[in-house]
Amino acid sequence: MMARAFIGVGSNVDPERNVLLGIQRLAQHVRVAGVSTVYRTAPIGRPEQADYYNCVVAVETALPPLELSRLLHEIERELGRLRTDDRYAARCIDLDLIVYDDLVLNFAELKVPDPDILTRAFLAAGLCELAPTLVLPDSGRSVRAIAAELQTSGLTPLPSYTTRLREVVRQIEPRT
Ligand code: PH2
Ligand code: MG
Ligand code: MG
Repeated sequence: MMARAFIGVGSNVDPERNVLLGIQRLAQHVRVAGVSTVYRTAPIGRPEQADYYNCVVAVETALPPLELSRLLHEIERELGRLRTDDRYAARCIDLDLIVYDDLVLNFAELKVPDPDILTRAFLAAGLCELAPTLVLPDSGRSVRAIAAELQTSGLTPLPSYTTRLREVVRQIEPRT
């Protein structure tokens, strides 16, 4: 059985290159069913850092959630991400499992649905674009209502970058 999952994608180190590379790698392992609009976003928590590119990717996969999460970390490592204790460090690529079917997980290192969906407009807006009727299984809140509530003034949509990204990803067939 295939699960439907959503991945939050972010980068603020060479983001034009790294968001594309990250999603390309992802598409080699799981079926990418949709890519939201990519937004340029102000860096949350660290105003001195460079702007992020952020988007959400819908995937279909037979991988169970922890294996999908492990795959995401592997791709981050392959792209040169070095993790430190700083949760807000600048990063070349960040791939977060934010929703996996109706599953609720509450591990310290992996919460699904990702609680950031409730506060980060780029996550709520991206989810809402890909799955407007989605209701989060833990809070019972619809992504449409969450997106409508959050300030979107800090988000700059990047339509031509998004189109280019979708075209590249459409050509890829998953190998696993
Ligand atoms: N991720 C962070 C910290 N700050 N800011 C933006 N704009 N986008 C992110 O993905 C992001 C962030 C680490 O949780
Ligand atoms: Mg993140
Ligand atoms: Mg992360």
